[in-house]
Amino acid sequence: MRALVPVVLLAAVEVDAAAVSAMVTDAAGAPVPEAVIYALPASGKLPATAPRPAVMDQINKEFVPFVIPVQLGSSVTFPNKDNIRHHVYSFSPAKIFDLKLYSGKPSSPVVFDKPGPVALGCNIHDWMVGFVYVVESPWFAKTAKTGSARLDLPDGEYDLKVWHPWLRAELPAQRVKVSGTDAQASFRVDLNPPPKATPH
Ligand SMILES: [Cu+2]
Repeated sequence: MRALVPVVLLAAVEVDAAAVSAMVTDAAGAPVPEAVIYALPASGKLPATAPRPAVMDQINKEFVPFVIPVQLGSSVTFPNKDNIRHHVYSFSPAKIFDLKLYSGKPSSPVVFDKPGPVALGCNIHDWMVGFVYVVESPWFAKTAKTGSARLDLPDGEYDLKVWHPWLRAELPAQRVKVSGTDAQASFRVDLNPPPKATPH
């Protein structure tokens, strides 16, 4: 009996993990790219993970990519890859900022210190639109053209949530249990895209 104790202890400290594959489709069943999928631990206990810096470019007078998910506290740089100047701003409650007319790389990154969606615009090119989505968890991913995203999660129970800039209404979280084997989730979202402004 005594010989078993170390084995039990070893098993207790081993961290198992598995992947959750999430699929996002619209009301017509078509895959939805650029949707953010994130997992919040059901226990409410978030790990002490340092947020990683992120980049959103401006290329051919568009934000690239259209959406970036970041962890709360992340710093994001907004390099201008065009040979004209841009003026990036946000009036969103989660982050109000203003990067006055600039070329190249702005002198300092923007730190996103509140969770939620941040809509980006450019003062010069009013059709330019992009989004930073700030999540409290380090576990997030964005759907590809296929509408799917993959999250690697330590074993445990999570509330899986979806976000997209054109979501008509917030969707309820889906509870998933991760315990060594991969799990699946799917979201059907109702999108309400605004009319696309024409570049000029
Ligand atoms: Cu611009």
